[in-house]
Formats: sequence, C-alpha cells, structure tokens
Amino acid sequence: MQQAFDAVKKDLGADAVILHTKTKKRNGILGLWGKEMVEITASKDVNIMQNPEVKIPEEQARPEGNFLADLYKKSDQPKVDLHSNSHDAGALGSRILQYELKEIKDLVSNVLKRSQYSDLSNLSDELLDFHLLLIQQHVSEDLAKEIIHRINNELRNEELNNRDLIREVLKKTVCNMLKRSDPIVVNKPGKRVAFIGPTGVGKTTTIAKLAANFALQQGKKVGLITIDTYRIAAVEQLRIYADIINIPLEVVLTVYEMKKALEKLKHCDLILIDTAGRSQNNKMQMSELKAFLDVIDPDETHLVLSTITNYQNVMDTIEKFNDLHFDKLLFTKLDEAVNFGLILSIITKVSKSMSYLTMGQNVPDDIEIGDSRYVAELLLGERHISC
Ligand SMILES: Nc1nc2c(ncn2[C@@H]2O[C@H](COP(=O)(O)OP(=O)(O)OP(=O)(O)O)[C@@H](O)[C@H]2O)c(=O)[nH]1
Ligand SMILES: [Mg+2]
Repeated sequence: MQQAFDAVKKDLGADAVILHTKTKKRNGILGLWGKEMVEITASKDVNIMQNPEVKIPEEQARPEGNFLADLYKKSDQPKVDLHSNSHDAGALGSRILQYELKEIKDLVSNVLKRSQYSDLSNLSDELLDFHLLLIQQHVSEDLAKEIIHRINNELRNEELNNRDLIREVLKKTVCNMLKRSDPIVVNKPGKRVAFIGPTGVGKTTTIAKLAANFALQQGKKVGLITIDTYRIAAVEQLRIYADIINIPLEVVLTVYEMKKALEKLKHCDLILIDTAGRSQNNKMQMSELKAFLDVIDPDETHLVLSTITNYQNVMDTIEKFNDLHFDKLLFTKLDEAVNFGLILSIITKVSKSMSYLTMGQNVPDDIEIGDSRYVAELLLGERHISC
C-alpha cells in the first residue's frame, strides 16, 4: 500500500486525492500463493475542501415557478456563507444543512402566504407588496383585494412592475373611495350641528377646537349647547372653553330647556351641540338622546369615532347609532392610531363622508378637515403625525 501511495505521489503530486483503494490477489494456482496487488484510484483535479461552492440546480431552486423563486431570492435574511476557507468538513456539512433548512422554511412560508390569498396568484410581486401594505394598515381583506384588482385591471402589463406608478394609482384610488371632505359650512343663520358618539371618543374636545376655529379664526358668532349633564366635570370642561373663547354656553336638562336654548342662540351663525357619550348598549340613554335630537332638528349630525378601536367595534357603534341618523363621520385620536385602514374600510362600508380628523389633545390646533389625500398619505406611510 505504501509503495502504491508513493507511486501516486510521484505521478500526480503531493496534492493528489485518493478516491478509492482496493487489494486483490493475482497469478496464483486457483488463487493460492499469488501476490497481493493494490489498486488505487486517485486524481489531482479534485479539490473538495478549498472552495466548497454549492450549486443548487435551477429546477430545484425554483420549485414554485418564477414568483416564489424571486421572493426566495429577495429574502433579506443573510445567506449562509458557503465560501469560507474552513477546512472542517463537519462545519461545512452543518452550514449546508442550515442553508437548506432556511431555504425550505422560506419556501413553506411563501407557499402559505400565496395559498392564503389564492385569488391573487396572477398578480405581479409589486402589486402583492401593496396588497400586503393595505392588510398591514388593517384595510379589510375584501376591500384590499378589490383595490388591488382594480389597479391590476387599470394598468397595462408592463406597468404592473412599476412601483412608483402603482403607488400613485393606489393613492388616487384610495382618495376617490374616501370621497370629498365634508366640513361644516356656515351657510345659514343659526346653523345647528350636533355631535354624537360613544363615551370618551373626544366629542367635547373636538367641539372646543371647532368653536375656537370658527369664532377666533373665521370671526363667526358661535354658541354652544350641552346636554351632557350626567357629569359635572363634563359641563365644567365645556364652560372653561366657552369662557376662554368668550362664547355663550347653554346647559340643558330637558327637551323643553333645549327648545329655549335654541331660541336663545338663534342669533348665532353656528350652534354646536355636545351630547353625553352614550353607551350604545343602553337603550334608555339612546332613546333619551333621540328625543333631544328630534327637538334640535340638526342641520347636520356628526358621528364621532375613535381610530384607536377596531373595525368590528366601530361597525357595532355605527349600527347602534344608525337609528339616530347621522350625516358625517368625524375620526379622532389619529395621533394614537397604529394603522389607518380603519378609516378607509368604514367610509367605504357606510358611504358617508368625513368631516374632520383630530390628532391630539391640543385645543384648538389638533384638528384638520377630513381630507382624503391626508388619509391616503397616512395609509401609504408617506405622512406621519408628529406629536
Ligand atoms: N390623543 C388624543 N386624545 C384626544 C383627542 N381628542 C380627545 N382626546 C382626549 O380624549 C379624552 C376624552 O375626550 P372628551 O372630549 O372628553 O371625549 P367625549 O367624547 O366628550 O367623552 P364623553 O363626554 O365622556 O362621552 C380626553 O382626555 C381628551 O383630551 C385626540 O385627537 N387625540
Ligand atoms: Mg364630552
């Protein structure tokens, strides 16, 4: 054997690799007394350890066709470095195993992602990314699909990979769905605007912001009425604002007093009416509020909704307040919201327009007209609310 190794070394050099050895007997009678022979297969071109580049055959790497293979390629997790100079075959084996495990994990998660939205399977990767963004923003699933399909039909094939273009079309689509903003327009004497909604959503604070803006910035004569007499603090809260802005406030306990208060403030350009936060599950409170609203006969009623709640809660609220008839939706606490899809989902579901958006506790600053572009930009992450 030693002689054979020496012969290999001489012929092929010291780097030669032994691939195979075999011993056998030769030339004896019936195999007896023959000499022992050694057969060695060696090569100097095999170099397993120096540059262990692992190539995955194309078909194996792309088992799900182009889409998954591309996602697979795009995976931003660091790949295992297979080109290190380690000569340790054990470590190399374990790295290859890790690499393969990671690829399998990626593949499974991509297949799952795709099967969850099987009706989106023909869309471009770019469109799928925007679909994911809408879902992350808590746009309802049906609506997100509808929007993405709409864009898919609107754009030509070669445009469906153009992220900037898709973004612009998406923004336009969202803006159209959010409809035009619908703020208060003071267009008749003694215009009556009522604010209703669940407890603690920000009705009183919003009324104070609006009163200050109309009175101090637009020079309108503003009057306030509150029927929130359940809590002394609630009346006090509004009285402080009324005093600061220097506008009249009427506190009303009964339907009869409401009539008198409306009469008293009829010289105002705008009468803003605050109501107590009603638990929509309390039928008594709801019918009491309805009786007040019947007397007020508002020119417009805004349903105030907080954006830090979930879609189902808001839909329940809308259903319960539906009997009271409201005209517009006012969304509060955008500064605390973690996503903005709720606004789009609600507006498209109930087909009402947005009057205002509020984004903080500061009176009178933290309020904006319910501009669809403002919401679309929040949704697409192009705008951030600074606190
Ligand atoms: N972060 C944030 N807080 C707000 C906003 N609007 C109101 N708030 C706060 O929400 C809390 C409740 O506000 P109110 O205006 O009293 O709410 P309400 O709907 O009148 O409450 P009830 O009269 O009890 O039904 C207060 O602490 C406000 O400062 C907003 O846009 N952002
Ligand atoms: Mg209040």
